[in-house]
Amino acid sequence: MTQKRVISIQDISCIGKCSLTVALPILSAAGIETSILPTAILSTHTGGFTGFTFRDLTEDVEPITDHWKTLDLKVDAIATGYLGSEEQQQLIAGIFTDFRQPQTVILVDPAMADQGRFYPAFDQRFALGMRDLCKLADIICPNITEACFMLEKPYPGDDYTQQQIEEMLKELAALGPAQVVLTGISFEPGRLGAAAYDKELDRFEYYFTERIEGYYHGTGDIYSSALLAGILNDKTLDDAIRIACEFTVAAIRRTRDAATDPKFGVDFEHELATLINLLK
Ligand code: PXL
Repeated sequence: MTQKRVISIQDISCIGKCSLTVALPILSAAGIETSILPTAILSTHTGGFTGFTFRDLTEDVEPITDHWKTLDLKVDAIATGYLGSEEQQQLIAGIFTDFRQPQTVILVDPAMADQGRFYPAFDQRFALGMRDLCKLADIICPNITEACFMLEKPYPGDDYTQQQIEEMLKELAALGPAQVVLTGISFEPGRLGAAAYDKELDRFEYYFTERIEGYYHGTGDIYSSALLAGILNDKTLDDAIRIACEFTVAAIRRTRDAATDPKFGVDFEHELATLINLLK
């Protein structure tokens, strides 16, 4: 069996587990070789810390990928997350063209906003750039905030119906991706999960687990990495959303029980064995 390779394109936040510091261990645990293209280096992520440093790596993208073009790389997936600049959105569209092969799965997590607000440094223009990138993807996994910003809809907070979620899923799929996963969905108190739409099958899928109160940083990135781990391990979309939900909530539960400061990220490391079992 030849090992699969992902190119993971997102930032390195040195402290505060998210983006590459979660994608690498999760994909590695799933048996996937993970090549990286760091979009920026920050001393911490931007959620809940003040005084963080930020080095934009936009100018390194082309020299790195120009070199890669000489390497005859087999690429099974390209996964993007938090980007350092608007210009990177265009550069990444080029990377999709240059490195896509018949088997390549392109996953775009438009990591830019949550709870009705953009992360610092992002705005509506950036959201439209993300929408353009989503058009080129096979699978996308926005949260409700990101979905609303890309579709230029008002953020509904917790006030939405299953029908509205299904309309949103279909609108996102109409942009291009064959599969859309909306995270952070809740239709009843105490339950939280994901809603998905498979365009080819014209089928909606849902998966919910216990809702743990509080805001746990980096969990969207953990979710998208675990989702990709499932897809690349040949799971169906409904299995992949279940595996990603169970793994993410297990890490959150552990962190709540330990009562550590959630801005430093969740203890997903102690749940990697759980992920491996879920993938079997
Ligand atoms: O988890 C998303 C994320 C990734 N990278 C950086 C962030 C955030 C969310 O705030 O600030 C740098």
